[in-house]
Amino acid sequence: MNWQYQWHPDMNELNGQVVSGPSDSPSEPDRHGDLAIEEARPKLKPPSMYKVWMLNDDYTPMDFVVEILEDFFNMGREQATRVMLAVHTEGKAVCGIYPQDIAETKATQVVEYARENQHPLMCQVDEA
Ligand code: TYC
Repeated sequence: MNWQYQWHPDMNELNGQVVSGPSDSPSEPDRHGDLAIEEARPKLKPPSMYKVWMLNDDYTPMDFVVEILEDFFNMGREQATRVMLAVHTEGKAVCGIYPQDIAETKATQVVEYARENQHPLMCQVDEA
């Protein structure tokens, strides 16, 4: 499991030191007579996931798009070429699915890199 744990309203504490189990120690602060106080386990939920779409245009060179898919989305040359051609023929394609902050950062970085190279390439992010 590779979830990034997020705060949830039902959490009593940050992730980590949460449960105080039974102890025989007389100095255990969470024991009251025979009653062991156990805090609620935090309810952890996986983050919502977001798709990063790449959009077609008439001007960005195919080689440049393949390079972006390799460098920003960790694709090998063959997969990057397939995804680039899917964008080219279908108008758009998903190049990755990530938690929202990562998806938006990738989309921003790709568009900035394209602008630095005078290409009009565009990305979109939407909830998966
Ligand atoms: N349509 C572009 C061309 O013919 C190639 C291209 C592919 C552009 C994918 C953008 O996201 C894109 N040069």
